[in-house]
Amino acid sequence: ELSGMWLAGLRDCCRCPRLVAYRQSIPARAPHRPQDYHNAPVAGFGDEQARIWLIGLAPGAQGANRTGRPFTGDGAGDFMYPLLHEAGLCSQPLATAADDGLRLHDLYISNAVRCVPPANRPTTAEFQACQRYLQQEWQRLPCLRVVLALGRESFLNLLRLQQQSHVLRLADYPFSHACCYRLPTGHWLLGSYHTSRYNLNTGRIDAAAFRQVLDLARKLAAR
Ligand code: DU
Ligand code: SF4
Repeated sequence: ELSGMWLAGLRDCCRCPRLVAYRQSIPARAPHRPQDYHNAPVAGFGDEQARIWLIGLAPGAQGANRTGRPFTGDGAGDFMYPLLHEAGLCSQPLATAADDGLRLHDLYISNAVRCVPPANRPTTAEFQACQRYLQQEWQRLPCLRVVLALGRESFLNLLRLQQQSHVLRLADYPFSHACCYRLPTGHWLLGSYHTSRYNLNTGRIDAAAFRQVLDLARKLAAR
């Protein structure tokens, strides 16, 4: 049985034809045992009483798309989970497989787009199609205080989702690392550079910079 919060319609979702086709093209070149290979929409997971919600961009081909759990099994997760553990937000520093026993504390994790995109770049239409699942999660996290979006695209997507129910101007919410805003709903919205391999290699984000936003998220959640 797959771990995660299974939302209505997610398991068999095929609203994005480009992503479904891409997925079908991957297994041939993925060097993994077929029975271990997720290769499907990836559900969010974590503490359903969480005050903090971390939203990434989309599953990585060697990470979540392979293991079936966000940020599990690739470089972004190898960077992130030890820092989440240091911050007291998860039970162990290593995230290797969906059944590795890792649990999140006061934290829930999902991605803006739930199917692996070519070159890690979802289209605007794909962000939009997948907003329905963010919406469902929002309704199923009753203790939510802080939304932490990784990367400008995930951050903007969250604002656009808010625009469906509230009047807000994107220009009032410029993105930068560790940016912090109060949303019309009363929730805090934080932005962070994404913990992608590219950003890590180029030094755009490092452990101290990510810990900074985690500490800010924890402080705002407790406020
Ligand atoms: O059925 P379950 O996924 O083991 O979750 C039971 C319980 O634990 C539920 O209230 C969510 C919470 N939880 C958690 O705190 N952290 C996790 O990573 C997964 C589940
Ligand atoms: Fe469905 Fe989201 Fe996957 Fe598109 S990305 S097919 S909306 S689960």
